[in-house]
Amino acid sequence: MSRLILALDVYERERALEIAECTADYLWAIKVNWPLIIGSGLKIITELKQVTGLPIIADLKLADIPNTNRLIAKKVFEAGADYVIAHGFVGRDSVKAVMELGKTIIVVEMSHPGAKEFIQPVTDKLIEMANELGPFGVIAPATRPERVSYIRSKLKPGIKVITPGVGAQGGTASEVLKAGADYIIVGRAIYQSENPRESARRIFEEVEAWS
Ligand code: FNU
Repeated sequence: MSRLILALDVYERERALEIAECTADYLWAIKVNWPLIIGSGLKIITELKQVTGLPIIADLKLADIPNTNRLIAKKVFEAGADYVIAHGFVGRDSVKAVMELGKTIIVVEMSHPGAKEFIQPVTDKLIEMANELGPFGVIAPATRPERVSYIRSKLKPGIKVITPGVGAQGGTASEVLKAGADYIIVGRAIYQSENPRESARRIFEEVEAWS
């Protein structure tokens, strides 16, 4: 099974469906984020599932009070999302509200440079939370493989490590897989390339070489 997740951050429904269809052979799952949901509506989740048959991850990074997280997650799971990404820093009760409705991925450390402002103590707290709650997985930065190794070493086995930041943000698939990532997330390096299917195939092969 592939360990590649496509971050489908385009606005337009037709373009999203086209890229999803032509790359699906090389993917484990498709991740949808606010740009696509704002551009094409929540029903795009249902359509992507129908067209590709792949799991859908809704990357909403929910960060609200438990009731609001619950209201949002309910609709997103009903639309067909298989996983929802939630922020952990808002507290256990907010994360639990999402976990009660479906499979959840907790952000423990983000991939962009600004995330470094909060690294060590906050990440440690979020790892502790993940170990206590047992979500499907956590988000760790492919841009900092040494942090992926650290997070993997502190996490309970069985909790997946999912890493965005390969390609456009500078991370490489082989390094982050070597550091212990279970899945890699790639967006622009695939959907902005001249030939998305070929780009997905190349990354898939790099992932396979490490599996
Ligand atoms: P690409 N993403 C991220 N870093 O990049 N969900 C995080 O720490 C995180 C994420 C998402 O750079 C980002 O929003 F928690 O074009 C985008 O959808 O490859 C994707 O991962 C990366 O896209």
